Amino acid sequence: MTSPVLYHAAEGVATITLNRPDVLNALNSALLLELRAAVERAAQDEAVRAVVLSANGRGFCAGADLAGRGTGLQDSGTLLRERYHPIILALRNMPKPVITSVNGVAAGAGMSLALAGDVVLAGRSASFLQAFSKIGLVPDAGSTYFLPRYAGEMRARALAILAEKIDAEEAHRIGLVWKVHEDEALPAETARLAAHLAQMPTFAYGLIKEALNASLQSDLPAQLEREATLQSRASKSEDVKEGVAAFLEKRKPAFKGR
Ligand code: T3D
Repeated sequence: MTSPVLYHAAEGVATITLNRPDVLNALNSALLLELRAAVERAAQDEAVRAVVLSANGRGFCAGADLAGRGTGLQDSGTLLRERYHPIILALRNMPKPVITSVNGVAAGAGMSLALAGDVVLAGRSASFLQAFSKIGLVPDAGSTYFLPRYAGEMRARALAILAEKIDAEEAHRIGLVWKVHEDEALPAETARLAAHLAQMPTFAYGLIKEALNASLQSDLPAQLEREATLQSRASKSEDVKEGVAAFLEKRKPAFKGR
């Protein structure tokens, strides 16, 4: 049987690929369980210094599998808490950068998954759809967290309530996507960025994520204090010694990620 999630790690980069292309990588029970295992594996593997979440076929992810809703869990709240939340939280909290590489439509929880990346790249023909209200559901898996923070309150409300599909250019324009690449260039551009990130100061990236994850819930004095605490840790890392030495010696730094 074909695995619904593929995992490949090499040269500091873990690539996790959603692999149910016939249904635009809709999230069924098997996929959710394997995706969680893959994300946790990438988070825990010290050799992995950058993570890519990508997808096979013409879609990125069409959200929850609506055919039979075959998760074995009847209540949506339970399903979300047990299957979706650990994945979203693991992507956000892992102390290494995550690139989501959106090759096609990202709908419902598939859009939430795309937005959970630290850097969201999209192919020219990608699209984004808050599909939830079309079928009588509310946005979940983090969409109501990410949307107002990235795109602003008005856009978040309109996207969630109107459930209109937006294309990659529009998603880029309103702050949901970092860069748009031509479809055929997206895999190579994603791999290039991931390879670059895997050479960079991973320990500092983890601290940057920690700071930004807390930022919008903090007031200025609390965030200044958090920055000082994190900077104290960063300033004791091997990487900062190497970064400063390389700058002074006018050479390229060789970061170890610690
Ligand atoms: O209880 C809970 O589950 C709580 C959690 C909820 C989280 C959610 O994500 S709720 C939202 C679920 N997702 C949707 O409502 C989106 C449904 N899909 C669509 O609206 C469209 O498929 C797309 C806009 C995403 C893409 O449209 P299009 O025209 O490019 O493709 P298509 O022809 O509709 O889909 C291609 C195939 O994928 C098709 O199968 P077929 O006819 O070729 O055999 C279609 O049925 C299948 N597919 C697409 N989305 C899903 C799906 N199969 C199962 N579940 C899907 N979500």
